[in-house]
Amino acid sequence: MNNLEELLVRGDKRAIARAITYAENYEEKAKEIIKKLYKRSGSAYIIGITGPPGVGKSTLTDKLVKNLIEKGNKIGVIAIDPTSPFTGGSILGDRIRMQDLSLHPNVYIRSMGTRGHLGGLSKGTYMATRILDIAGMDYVFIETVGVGQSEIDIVKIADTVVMVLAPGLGDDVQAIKAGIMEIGEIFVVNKSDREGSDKTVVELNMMLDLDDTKDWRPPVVKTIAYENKGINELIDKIFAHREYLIASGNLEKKRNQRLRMEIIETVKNKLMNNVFEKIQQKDFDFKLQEVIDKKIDPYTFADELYRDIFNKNL
Ligand SMILES: Nc1nc2c(ncn2[C@@H]2O[C@H](COP(=O)(O)OP(=O)(O)OP(=O)(O)O)[C@@H](O)[C@H]2O)c(=O)[nH]1
Ligand SMILES: [Mg+2]
Repeated sequence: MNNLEELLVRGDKRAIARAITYAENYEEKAKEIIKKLYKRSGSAYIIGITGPPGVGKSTLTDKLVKNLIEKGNKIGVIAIDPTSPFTGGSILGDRIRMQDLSLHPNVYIRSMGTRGHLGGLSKGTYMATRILDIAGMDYVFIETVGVGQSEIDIVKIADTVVMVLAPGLGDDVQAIKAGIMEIGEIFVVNKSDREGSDKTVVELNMMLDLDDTKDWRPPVVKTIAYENKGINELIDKIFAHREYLIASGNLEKKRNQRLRMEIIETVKNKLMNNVFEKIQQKDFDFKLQEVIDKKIDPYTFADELYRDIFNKNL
């Protein structure tokens, strides 16, 4: 092991920061680290915190982390900064709210951007999660705004997915009905100090009762994150879900599935990069013009490109 790797294994924060920066910008360097230290990973429990913008995900994460460090745990947090212009303002907020926590010796917090990744966001998150795992974290939190497919993909990295909602989000509950519902293993109605929280809880429970095909019925927990209310109950549910996963053998299945995705994502990214490199070249534009002029058809061109990429780069 080199110096960086030794420090990383000991959980040194600067080493973690450096390694995650590699994961974001210099994939090969991050890969080198993971290749060497892979055997040391696998002990972190990964919790995804997702939900619509502004429902209190960061506040809730902050309280969960405080609760778990008091129990003697080491915690890593990855907050995915949304690209959406509607939620872009929260980036600074996240940092401010979690600032005091990041000074704690057993907590490492990192924001990761969604910009600049050509479909590589989940790959970067896989790597960062693995690095935190190697660094000895007991729990890794991944906070994403549950609005798009890439966020949903990311949250699938988690062992337990906590879907956070707030009262008065009628439309969001509709959206959740339409598919996102699938990914929540624990539902939280935060901002329970607000009117309508009981109604939201009832609605959620009704929806969840409709699906009797699963052997884990997601519980619904009420919280008031900024008053630290309901946090113990939520932690209990997270632990209960973990117990369920272990007892049913589903934790292993889930993690195997995750490994499969981690590998596929990595290859997919490499391919994507090759494609993007290719289409930035001059001869691409030249050939494109031929398609425009109907000298060749788009599918012949696509086949040629495909052959080109595979022969040269793989
Ligand atoms: N009334 C009320 N406000 C809360 C509660 N929890 C958090 N908030 C407030 O809600 C606002 C948004 O909280 P965040 O924790 O930033 O929410 P978020 O879901 O992380 O937001 P994004 O990351 O921007 O999607 C902040 O002003 C919080 O202080 C709560 O239980 N009740
Ligand atoms: Mg947030």
